[in-house]
Amino acid sequence: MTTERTLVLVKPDGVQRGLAGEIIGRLERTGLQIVGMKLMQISDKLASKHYGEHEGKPFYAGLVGFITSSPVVALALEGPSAISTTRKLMGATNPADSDPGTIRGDFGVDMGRNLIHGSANAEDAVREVALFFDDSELVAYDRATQPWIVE
Ligand code: D4T
Repeated sequence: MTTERTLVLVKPDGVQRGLAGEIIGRLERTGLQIVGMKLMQISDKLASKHYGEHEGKPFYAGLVGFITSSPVVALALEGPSAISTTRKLMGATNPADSDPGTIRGDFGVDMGRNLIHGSANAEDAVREVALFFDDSELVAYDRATQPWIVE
């Protein structure tokens, strides 16, 4: 198991619906460590960098419009297999295809309101954490519970 960092966004729908705590709690309970967290308004410039891979696709304008429509909570999570663990908890991109028990499956019904973003792979994770957090905003700290979480 490699220790990884991943970027999570509780999207505007999650914040507006009062689900930020629930979503963060589910991620936190896995044992992954929060090393960065902030409420922020995403600018058009940041949105176009974050969603650069989708530029030109039919849903791109809606995607950027949505992610910039209201604040998000950005988190950097660290731990063994942080990227895949987070993706599993999120569920499928389309909430309609997400299993019950996942964040999108439990709280969503529409692809354009899928509540959470999590980095898709190691390369994206490094790029996205750097895009949303300055080094000074990432905090290294010991947890007394760490030996009870990772062998
Ligand atoms: P994000 O990036 O938001 O974590 O979602 P995923 O990693 O699960 O999925 P993605 O990058 O393929 O899609 C990004 C974002 O675009 C919306 N979307 C996607 C959409 O509205 N219509 C579509 O056809 C697709 C593929 C949903 C998530």
